[in-house]
Amino acid sequence: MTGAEILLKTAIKAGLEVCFTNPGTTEMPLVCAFDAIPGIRPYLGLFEGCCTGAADGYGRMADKPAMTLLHLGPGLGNGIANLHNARRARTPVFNVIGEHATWHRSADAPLNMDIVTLAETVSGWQRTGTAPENLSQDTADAISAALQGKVATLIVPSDVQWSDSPEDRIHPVKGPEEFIDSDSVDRAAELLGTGQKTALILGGRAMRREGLAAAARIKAKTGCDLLSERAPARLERGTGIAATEFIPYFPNQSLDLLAKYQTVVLVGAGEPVTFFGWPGYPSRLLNDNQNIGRITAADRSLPGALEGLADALGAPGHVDAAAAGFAQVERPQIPDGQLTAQKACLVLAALQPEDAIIVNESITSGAAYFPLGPGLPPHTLLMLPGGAIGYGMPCAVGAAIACPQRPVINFQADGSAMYTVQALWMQAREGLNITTLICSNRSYNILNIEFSRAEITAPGPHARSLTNLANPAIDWVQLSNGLGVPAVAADSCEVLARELKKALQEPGPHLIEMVF
Ligand SMILES: Cc1ncc(C[n+]2csc(CCOP(=O)(O)OP(=O)(O)O)c2C)c(N)n1
Ligand SMILES: [Mg+2]
Repeated sequence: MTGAEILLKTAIKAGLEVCFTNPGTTEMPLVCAFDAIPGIRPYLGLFEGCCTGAADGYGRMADKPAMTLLHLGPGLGNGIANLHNARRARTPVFNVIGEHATWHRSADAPLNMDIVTLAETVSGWQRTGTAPENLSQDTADAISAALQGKVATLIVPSDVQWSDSPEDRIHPVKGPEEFIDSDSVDRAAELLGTGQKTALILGGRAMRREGLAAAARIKAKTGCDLLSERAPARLERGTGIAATEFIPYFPNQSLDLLAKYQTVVLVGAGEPVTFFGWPGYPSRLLNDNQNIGRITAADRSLPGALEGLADALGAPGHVDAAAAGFAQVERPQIPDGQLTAQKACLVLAALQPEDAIIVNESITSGAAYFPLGPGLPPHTLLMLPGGAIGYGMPCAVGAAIACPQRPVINFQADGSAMYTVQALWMQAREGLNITTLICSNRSYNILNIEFSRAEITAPGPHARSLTNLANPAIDWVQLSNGLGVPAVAADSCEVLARELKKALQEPGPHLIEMVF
């Protein structure tokens, strides 16, 4: 077998099923191996940021890595922002990069680049393959690392891919780590037992159903508040599921929220910090007068750690739905008249189906949507912990491929959508059940908000031009149709409601340009 075939066989044995790729000459042996060794379905992305973003969405929903296959340093470079997002989301990704043949690297041919240095910034594990007979172990080690919630990068020179191996052994992968530091659980129980005003800040897998059920028990016993990371990678929400409050983005709001607590217990979340270094605000959101507890556990073990904490506190074994959050669905009325960002949030909340996956990259348009989530039918919300925009469209692709039975709705800001707009072509090519709702405010509105926060009342013409997307206005209907996704524009609540219902009923992808 060739090195490429060994790599794929090892990945297939580990349970991998998909690869998102934009290949070139240095990946040709792997490209051909997809047919020689069937088991992994390759998906073509027309920009590497779409491949890495799709791998992020897939990994978040499938709980196992997708493979990526990228072309040398420049291909990796194009994919790096969404690998950064995957790293921050703790998404498992098996990130494979083709490299020049070992003997050709010193020639410094045009695409030659320092791949190792570039990959290091996003990879929790990294190695360069040196021989086909080692490639099964390399692949198994990479996938084992990915399963710990890392971007695991394997750089494979093309001669290592095409050479025959004298050794055909396929190595197994180590399953994800599970551990709970029980002392940290005991200390958290002591802090929660003091009766001080306390918040749990949940992150990672604490925000899955089981974690939230245990958190509801703790809340029922101690009266603590449940907060979650500012932009969770994956949060289960809806009726019967304990509701969490997000830590706000702007520093005055997040400081106000957290100042209420004498004690904060971090469960799978790092200590919260401000998103940027804004003048006049600290980096830390907690202060020295607050007691800070931390539960130390592997990501997979966080729900178990929370259950241990609930048991240690003597919390009731089960909390009924009403105490945990909303017992019954409470949808807003569909508003009428001219569409605004706020009304679009209400229409989405009124119509999103049970079990939907909501990929949120709505930036400034989505504010009114989030408080409604706990009263909606159970659904999964994916957000952007890494802050590098351009993740939403490809993340929706990966989520839809991981969960073909579930409707995916991408609540998507227009400026961010343009970074990875090629993902629409993937949606069309694969017939994915994704409804993209474009928040067409024709601006980088967040930056306008930053002007006013900085009390810049009259930004100059250059500054204004850098936040304005209206000249020319992007015609989302034409753009989407051109990439194969049927699209309509909606400027009223009535049209949006009608078109959203239709899009959700018909199979395949749809896009609605919501004109504000
Ligand atoms: C990769 C990357 N580039 C640039 C930014 C800075 N940035 C943050 S939000 C934003 C514009 C967002 O505009 P849009 O997506 O239209 O959302 P809106 O603010 O209009 O709601 C920019 C440029 C970023 N976060 N990440
Ligand atoms: Mg915008």
